[in-house]
Amino acid sequence: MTSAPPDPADPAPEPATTGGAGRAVPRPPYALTVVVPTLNERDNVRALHAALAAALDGESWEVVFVDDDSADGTPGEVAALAAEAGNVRLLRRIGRRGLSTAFIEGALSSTAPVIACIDADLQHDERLLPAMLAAIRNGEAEVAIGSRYAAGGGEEGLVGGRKDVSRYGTRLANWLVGSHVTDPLSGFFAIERGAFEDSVRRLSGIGFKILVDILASAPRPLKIVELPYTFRPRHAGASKFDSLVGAEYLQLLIDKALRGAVPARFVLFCVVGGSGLLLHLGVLWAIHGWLDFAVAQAVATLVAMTSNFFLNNFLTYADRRLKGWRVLWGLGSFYAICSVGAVANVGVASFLYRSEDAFWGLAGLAGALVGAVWNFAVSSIVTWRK
Ligand SMILES: Nc1nc2c(ncn2[C@@H]2O[C@H](COP(=O)(O)OP(=O)(O)OP(=O)(O)O)[C@@H](O)[C@H]2O)c(=O)[nH]1
Ligand SMILES: [Mg+2]
Repeated sequence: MTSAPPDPADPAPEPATTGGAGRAVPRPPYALTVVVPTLNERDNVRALHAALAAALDGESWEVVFVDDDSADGTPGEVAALAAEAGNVRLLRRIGRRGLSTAFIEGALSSTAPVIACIDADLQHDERLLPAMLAAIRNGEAEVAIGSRYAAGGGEEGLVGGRKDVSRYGTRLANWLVGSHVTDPLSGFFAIERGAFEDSVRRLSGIGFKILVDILASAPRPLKIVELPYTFRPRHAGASKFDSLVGAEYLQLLIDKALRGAVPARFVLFCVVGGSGLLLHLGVLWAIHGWLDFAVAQAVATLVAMTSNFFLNNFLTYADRRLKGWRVLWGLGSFYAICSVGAVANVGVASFLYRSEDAFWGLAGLAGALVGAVWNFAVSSIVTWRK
């Protein structure tokens, strides 16, 4: 038996999942997919869905929760909601973290012409979504951004030093992107599918600031509108904002500035190494008059290696940060790896200096680079292994 072809004059039917007797019924494409990255947001799931349903009444929309193995039962709560509401999907990731890749994968799982990103905790004002959708539909914008800083917006939900962090981060992002967006760090925006597809292969996917990533990755300037809203206090659950967010933002900026030519992590590792060199010289200068030179050099080396370890642990490997007793093991392995790196450094530099009659500076630089690459490569798989 064949079904009658759809009458083009008919209004779009409501999204359906299955027909009677297990027959699959074609599901009309949704006009909007709302992607919600979640990490331990169980008590926000239903509240957010209800808020979206009220805001998007009359629209054809779906929501996809992209969950990174929450331990508080978020996936179960989404699954229970999906059993009641047809427009709820759950994408689960195990052993993964990061808001940006969560959004990218949620967006890639959608076929809707417009994709929105919103936090689960109701800090973003979902009532803006129809205006965002309209701006994209009528061609006024390819990206509609919910802005805390546009005239009429507000940031009440941001507490203490977070306001300053956000403002400095905004300036950095605009400098990088060459734009004048009031809120490029916003986690609340909608994007037209074509604009997303044009950028998706260039995205870094590092950290939590997906909008900056999109704006910096677009092959051409995007048409943007900003819609003011007031950032609300978190509804339920705990904040995930910590120093990791800042460290990964720095990595994202480096990655975008260098267009991915050198891994951002390696750049940070070298910057930390440079700070270690300065510290080494400072310590040596301070103590070489008191101690035998070889002892002073050994002390300076130890101080520099220790500082490098803690800076790398905080900044370069923020996402794999060692804590508690593992710090001691990490520090020991870092000393051992860097000692081998120092031997390789001196060996390569001496070999070049003697055999090629090379300029001392170039030989020294080549040795330092070999040592840095060794230290980086081995410490990333031993000290800060995933
Ligand atoms: N999938 C996924 N979602 C995440 C991750 N980290 C945070 N999220 C979600 O991203 C959204 C934003 O995180 P929040 O903790 O609210 O960050 P924030 O709004 O900057 O911080 P607060 O103002 O303190 O709430 C929330 O829906 C989180 O559940 C992650 O690693 N993976
Ligand atoms: Mg939040």
